[in-house]
Amino acid sequence: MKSALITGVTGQDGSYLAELLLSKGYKVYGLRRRTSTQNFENVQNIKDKIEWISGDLTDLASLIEAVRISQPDEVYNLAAQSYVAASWPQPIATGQITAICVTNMLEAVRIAKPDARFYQASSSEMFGKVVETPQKETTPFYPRSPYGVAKVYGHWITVNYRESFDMFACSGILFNHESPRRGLEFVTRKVTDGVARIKLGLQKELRMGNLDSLRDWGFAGDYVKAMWLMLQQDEPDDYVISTGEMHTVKELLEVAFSYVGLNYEDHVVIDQAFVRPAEVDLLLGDCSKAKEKLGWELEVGFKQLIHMMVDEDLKRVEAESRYNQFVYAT
Ligand code: NDP
Ligand code: GDR
Repeated sequence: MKSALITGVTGQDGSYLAELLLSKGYKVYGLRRRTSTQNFENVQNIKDKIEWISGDLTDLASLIEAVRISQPDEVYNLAAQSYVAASWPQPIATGQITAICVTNMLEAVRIAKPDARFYQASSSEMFGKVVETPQKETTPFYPRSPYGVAKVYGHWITVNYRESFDMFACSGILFNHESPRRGLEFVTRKVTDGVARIKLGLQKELRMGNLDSLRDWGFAGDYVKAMWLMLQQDEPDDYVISTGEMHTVKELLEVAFSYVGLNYEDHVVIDQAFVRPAEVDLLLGDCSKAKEKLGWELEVGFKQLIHMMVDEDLKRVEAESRYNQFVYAT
């Protein structure tokens, strides 16, 4: 039986990856930091199948111990401060967790299980300002946020450990990927949750930032398969994972609102609070290397993804609202 250690297992990608690895018969260890409130929502259905290890990316001793206990064949480093907008008000925490802590995780592997295969969650945010489109593995980086800068460090330190210590370390440069488990602050989920609330009469308006930015949005369930495939190859390498299609935030609004028979222009209000100090105007990925070498294929398209998210949010918001009515009535 193969074993894997996942950091960030309570997040969107960690939960889909854990499900995938469990379905393949892996023993899955999940690193979990101490939080003052419970955050098992994404892993509710597999909580009892994961071997939980207490640890924090900022605490090297806990990471060495996690690797020592789990003796993993594969390590997936998904934990990060992952919200770009929060990286301006919290630039140092973002740098510590999203950049320096990648070295913590690599050191833990180098010290406690140097032959483990290592996956680093790199990001299309590293491309930032448009230098070349579509963006591929060889496109130069020009990050536009403290988060993007931190991810560039994480990417290069992973490449450096591969070259310095002969570690099987891969960096997946993933473009935006979404799902019903996406955090509510990210634009797709904010929109699909907003649509559900407006449709059910619980909210009237949705306050948004830049509607012109273009993103290459895919489905998280498809993207975690690419992470796994990267670690099954003969040689470690870096890969772009994307759909090769881009849409504006405006198109996202149109698709989500029209799906429930609403017009987004009747509800969306532009609020400067959601406009970023520096924007990434356009992200469009060329994933031909992953298709050719990994045999990776996309299954869920843009509209299908947004409709899936609206459907799930309608169900959830309706259930929450019924529960609240019951609580207030009793
Ligand atoms: P989420 O924000 O959903 O999950 C982040 C995870 O990191 C959570 O499990 C969180 O734990 C954990 N975490 C944060 N800080 C620490 C810490 N100090 N110690 C241990 N765990 C910590 O992110 P996603 O699932 O969307 O993304 C996964 C990774 O992929 C991230 O690194 C992200 O930057 C990167 N990425 C994501 C893309 C996307 O479109 N989703 C695209 C490209 C890259 P807790 O539950 O306790 O908060
Ligand atoms: P991003 O995702 O920054 O691309 O990072 P996000 O969904 O936050 O923003 C996408 C685009 O939408 C614009 N936007 C808004 N964004 C949010 N969150 N809220 C709004 O109200 C709003 N209005 C417009 C943004 O300006 C931006 O252009 C995600 C994260 O998952 C990163 O961790 C990951 O590395 C990258 O994707 C690839």
